[in-house]
Amino acid sequence: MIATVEEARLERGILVGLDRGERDFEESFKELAQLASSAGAVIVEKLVQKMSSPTAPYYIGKGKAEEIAEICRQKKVSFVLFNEELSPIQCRNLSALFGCKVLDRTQLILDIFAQRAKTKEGKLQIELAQLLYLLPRLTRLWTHLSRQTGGIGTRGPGETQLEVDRRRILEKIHRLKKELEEVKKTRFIQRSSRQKLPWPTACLVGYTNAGKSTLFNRLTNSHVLVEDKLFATLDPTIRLFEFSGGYKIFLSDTVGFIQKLPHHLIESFKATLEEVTEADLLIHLVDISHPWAETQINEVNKVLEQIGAIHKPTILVWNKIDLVNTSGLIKRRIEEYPGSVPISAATGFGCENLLVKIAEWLKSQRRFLSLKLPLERTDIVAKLHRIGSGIVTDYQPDGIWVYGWIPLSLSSFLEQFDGATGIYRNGISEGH
Ligand SMILES: Nc1nc2c(ncn2[C@@H]2O[C@H](COP(=O)(O)OP(=O)(O)OP(=O)(O)O)[C@@H](O)[C@H]2O)c(=O)[nH]1
Ligand SMILES: [Mg+2]
Repeated sequence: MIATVEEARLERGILVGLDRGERDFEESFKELAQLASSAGAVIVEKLVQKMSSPTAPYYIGKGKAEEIAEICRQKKVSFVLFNEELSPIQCRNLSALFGCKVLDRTQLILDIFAQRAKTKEGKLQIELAQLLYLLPRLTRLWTHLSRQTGGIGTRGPGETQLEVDRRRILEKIHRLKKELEEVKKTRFIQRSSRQKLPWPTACLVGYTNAGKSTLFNRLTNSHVLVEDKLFATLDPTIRLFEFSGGYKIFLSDTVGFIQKLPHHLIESFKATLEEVTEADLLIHLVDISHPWAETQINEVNKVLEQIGAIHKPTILVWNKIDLVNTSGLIKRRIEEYPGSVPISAATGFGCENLLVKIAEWLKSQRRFLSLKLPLERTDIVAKLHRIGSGIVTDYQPDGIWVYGWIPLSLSSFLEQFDGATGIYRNGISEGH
């Protein structure tokens, strides 16, 4: 049976990685250890098997699996964690041999998400992801058993139980999807009411642990949980941020990405990820001190591509520069990624420059106006104060002159005015 990670928390376990000679094996294995400690487990041994490809029955080969079984007995561990997704058969064979739970990277990530989910939406999404993960495993297990027992009249009670389980899971998946549809509607309503306000939304994206929540808190004076753990943030938070000069922007902090992010998660977290797909600007935070910073950028981009957000305007931000003691690296990074901004979200260094960059982008998103309105159209003046920034009004005997900026997205508003003179059209036909 597939082990739940639930009991593995604060339990002793062994990590097992299969090194096929990939460039990033070491980093990804280190990340697995980090994930395990983020889930609250204690790792007593790390084992690596060098092999060009996994074997179907035991993944790391039977000999190595027997060796690990011996270590399991000696060290009295309660789980063995693998770096990649195992097939249901590998999972079953290995747990029978080890006499303890066998987990893979996907299950672990799903478990961390389950621990972190606070909102109803988060909880529903993670439950759906877990069931989607479980379902093919049940199905394949069932197929396997039916082949073994074979044919009419030989269906055992275990098999029937699996069929029942499978049906129950399918029903639950269906119910969760329906509930998530409702959540999506609420989110849509929240977003639409936000969109009624003319301020664009910028979304912080980046690899998990890059420092998104630290920056978010610094900029918005919020208290989103910051932890040296993977996936500290799960549920999105949105705050209105005001620049001097009157422009505002919605800033949103959301879930971090990771390599080999289980696709069930991306599928299930669509509602949360919509904050990213609907954003006007992405602020992509990268931990410059991380040895695999570039791989992390690529992994984040892969997810952005999957959710259709890769072509959005993006500001690349190198965070944690306080941890880098050579200015050469920072210089090189900025040359490699023109327009990128170095900061330290922890100390605040460089954050002013980032704000300037965001303000520049905001400015490119608006249009200056100089308009003349009939004296009685104070309703339009009020609207301009609402949607515009830096709005100045000048009441003259023949009309109200208004100067200031409005978002490009709302420039259709200007159709009511003469393009050349800026004089209100209705005013022209009525008065002149
Ligand atoms: N030295 C240093 N540490 C930082 C900086 N920014 C963030 N951190 C630390 O990095 C860790 C992760 O920070 P978070 O802000 O939680 O990262 P995140 O990107 O929100 O992570 P997830 O929510 O897990 O995706 C924490 O221990 C922070 O204190 C920085 O500029 N310098
Ligand atoms: Mg966070």
